[in-house]
This record gives sequence, C-alpha cells and structure tokens, in this order.
Amino acid sequence: MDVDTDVPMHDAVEDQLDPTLDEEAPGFDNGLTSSSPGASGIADNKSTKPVELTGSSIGQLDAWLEKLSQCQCLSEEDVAKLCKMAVDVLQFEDNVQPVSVPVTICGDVHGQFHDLIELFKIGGPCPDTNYLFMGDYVDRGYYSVETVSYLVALKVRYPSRITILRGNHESRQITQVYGFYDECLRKYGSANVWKMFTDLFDYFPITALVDNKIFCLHGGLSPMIETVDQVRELNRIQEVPHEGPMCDLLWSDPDDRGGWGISPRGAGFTFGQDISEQFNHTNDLSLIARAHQLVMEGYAWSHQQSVVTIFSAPNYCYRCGNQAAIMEVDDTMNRQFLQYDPSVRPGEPTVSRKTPDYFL
Ligand SMILES: [Mn+2]
Repeated sequence: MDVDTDVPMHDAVEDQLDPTLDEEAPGFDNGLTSSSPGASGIADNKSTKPVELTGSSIGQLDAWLEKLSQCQCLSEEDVAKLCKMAVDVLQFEDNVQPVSVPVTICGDVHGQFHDLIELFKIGGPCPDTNYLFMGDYVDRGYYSVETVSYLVALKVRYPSRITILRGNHESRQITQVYGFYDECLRKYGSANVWKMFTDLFDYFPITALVDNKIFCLHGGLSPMIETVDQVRELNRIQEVPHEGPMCDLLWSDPDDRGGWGISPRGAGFTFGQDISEQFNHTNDLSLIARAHQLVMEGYAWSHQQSVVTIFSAPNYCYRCGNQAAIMEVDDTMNRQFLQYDPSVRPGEPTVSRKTPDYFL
C-alpha cells in the first residue's frame, strides 16, 4: 500500500493484518498453522540458563558485528549459528523483561540500516550506552536482513546491554507481505534465512519494565490485560496470534477517544486516556512507552503524558519526511529526547515532504 496514505498517528491502515492471506508460499510453512517453536529445529536446546560466551564465540561475534557494520550480510551458515546462539539467550528472558537505568529507548527501525548506524552515533555505541528497542526491525526498508542480523548479534554479544522486544512485524505472516521475506529470497536465494529469523522472533520478549516504572512494548494495551503480572503469565513462544492479549500488546494504539475502540488496523484495539491512566495507576507505573506509529517529530505524547510514542526510522520508507527520535532515561529517571534526520546516502531515494529551502 502506498505510504502516501500515512497520516502521523493514523498510519494504521497501511499495516492492516490481512485475514485473506491464506495462500501458502511454495516451500515453506506460512506460519498460520504452525505456532509450535519445537518445529523450528533451533529450539531444541533445553538448558536452564544462558550459555556463557567463550573466547572463541566472542571473537566470532565481533567479526560478524564488524562485517554487519559495513552493511554486509552474514553467510547463511553464520545466520544459522547466530540464531541458535540467540535462542540460548532469549529463551531465558521474561515476557516482561526487567531493564535498569540508564537506558536509551528506541522505536521502529524497519530495515533502514544506515539510519540505525546514525542512531548509534546519536545515542552512543552499544555497549557504552544501554539500549531498549521496541520492535519492528524488518520490512519496508531495503536492509531488513542487515538490520535484524546486527541487532541480534549485539544482543548475543552484549545480552545485558541491549533488549530487543518483538514488534508486530516480527511475524511470519506480516513479513511475507511487507518485504522481509522477499529480501531474504533476493539476498540468499532461498527462504532459509527468513525461516531462521522468524523462528527466532518467537523468543523475543514482548514487553519490558524499566526500573519498575516505564512499561515498554511495541503497540499498546489489551482489554484482556489489567496487570503486568497477567503479561508474565502468557505463553509468548509462538507466532503472533490474530487476536487475544499477545496480539493486542503488539498491535494496539492510543486514541483521543476514551475507552476501547475497534482498531482500523484489523488487529489490536484503540485505547483512551482513561484506560492508560487506570493501567498506570493499577501497576504503579509512571509511563507507557511504545512505538508502532509514524510521528513526524520522532516522538509524541498522548493521554496527558501517560503514553509516549517513539519512532526511530527517519524519513520513513525513504519518503515520509519525518524526524526520528530516541528517549534517554538517566539513572535518576530523567527523560530526554534526541531527534535525528536520515543519514544522507548517495544513490538512494531522498524524496522528502519537507519544504525546500527556496520556498522559505
Ligand atoms: Mn508496528
């Protein structure tokens, strides 16, 4: 769908969960019928705690990170190794992953690899700066493979320094529509790497709790979830369902109307200020931080600062003309937003809706 239909805070329609997507692409499981991680083959390693990195795996990870930082894909064999190492880390994280301050909280990246590198220039390199990413690493941009490989490699290399939550695009079904599946086919000649990553996505935590005060997630609240403890009880190790609490956490949006509303996205709900305030009060929270919607300044407050939206893909889809932002939370819980513009890259589309200087 054309991103020209995007309206800030109302870009919902472009992301509709298409219930008519029932054709199986050849040669792989489309995920609608398979929600068992056991089928993935990378999940069979059952141990009781994360495996300590050895010197040789640190060397391997550093070599992968160096290659990826140049926007070069790993080999299929190395992606398989990386995903197996990542399962060994992510399977031990909680549905509500605890995160301590200071931390820098980031929104959608959507395959805009060079803008992710810009993000690390603005916010400081990992692991010098702690990061919390709230999902949507893939689809839309041209470098979903490099982007998700890089973030997963950082996660395995520095597991206590970076948290990567699941977005609604970290899904078998959505990635077949919005670009990641096609990009894997184009760059690797088969769907193998797509299958490895989408099997891995089942292990990503779905929410995080910063210093017990800031509840972070990709989408928003669910009418089936009143407490953070109820999120802890979900079985998250599955494809993102079409409905229910896990679906809502990854798909919902705040809205100016009170109460719960039907989402134009076709999944999740809209929720009003009354819902946000009740949730924050019940759970002794100061803020809900979420991503999932294009906002022209890169961040936007809702519900009298009960909710903040953070979007970290500048000039989204290489044409929306928006700024990106990240939110630094320091060790006294002070918040500061850092905004940034797209990294300029020769040979790439630079169409933007910004008013050219000669009109000013
Ligand atoms: Mn999203």
